[in-house]
Amino acid sequence: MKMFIPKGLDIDPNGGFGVPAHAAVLEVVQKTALSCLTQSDQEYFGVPALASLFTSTMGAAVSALKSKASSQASVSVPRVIMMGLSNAGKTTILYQLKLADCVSTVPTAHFNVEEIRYGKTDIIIWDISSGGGGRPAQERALWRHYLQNTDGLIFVVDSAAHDSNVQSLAQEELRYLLEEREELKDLPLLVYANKGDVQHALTVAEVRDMLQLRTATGERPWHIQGSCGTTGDGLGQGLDWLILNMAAKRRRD
Ligand SMILES: Nc1nc2c(ncn2[C@@H]2O[C@H](COP(=O)(O)OP(=O)(O)OP(=O)(O)O)[C@@H](O)[C@H]2O)c(=O)[nH]1
Ligand SMILES: [Mg+2]
Repeated sequence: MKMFIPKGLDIDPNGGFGVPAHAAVLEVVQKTALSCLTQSDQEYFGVPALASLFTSTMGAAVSALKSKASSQASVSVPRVIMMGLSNAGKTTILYQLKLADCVSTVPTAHFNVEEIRYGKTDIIIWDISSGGGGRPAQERALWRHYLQNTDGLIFVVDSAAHDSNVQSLAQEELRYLLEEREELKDLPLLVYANKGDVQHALTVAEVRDMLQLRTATGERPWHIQGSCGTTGDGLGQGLDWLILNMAAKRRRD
């Protein structure tokens, strides 16, 4: 097992994607982006964190442009948001997909973002911490910085958490994302019923019913997949479904 030190909020001059960008250009982008934000946004995240966010966002943009330039079809890299309660296994899943290895994690402060290659498909995955769920409205409002221009949503559930309070928070968090966030409207939803390896974990059907997926999802395509972040079991099957459904949505739009 490798020790993993999350990028956290340190400024990454490569924008988190190994894409060299000129320091002066990054500085101008960061300053311009920061000047567009309200005082309360800047106070909540802190200026260095926001600068990092814009650097990462710029990395994503540069990466998308690079991919576009090299692709005959001029298709941008799909962008996926991964959310769920703290300790569900999101960061473990992100780095299992990126490195095909199990890394040691610490609770994520704000987000991790990685571009992964799955088969022949590149995907940018944002792993966003929603804490223990039920975050105050003011804090949730700031998620708009992450949720725009998204192609798909992954929601990760800790199937081994039998605590009814945790379960109802997970249910409430998913409902909030599906019903209240305009940015995520109609996006395909993949639920990972994670930690299926733990003895007495809920079955996939039990997680599906606990989240009331049949009714909560409305018209959007959805799929629930049993998974184990530490071994990678089930992650690929889930992504296969998501990639197909994101492509179908792009064709429709
Ligand atoms: N047994 C088991 N443990 C897992 C699995 N996935 C993740 N874990 C463990 O669960 C713990 C939390 O995992 P993280 O990936 O940090 O969880 P997270 O959702 O990113 O949590 P936050 O960053 O706080 O939002 C770690 O100790 C992981 O090793 C799994 O499928 N099975
Ligand atoms: Mg995390």
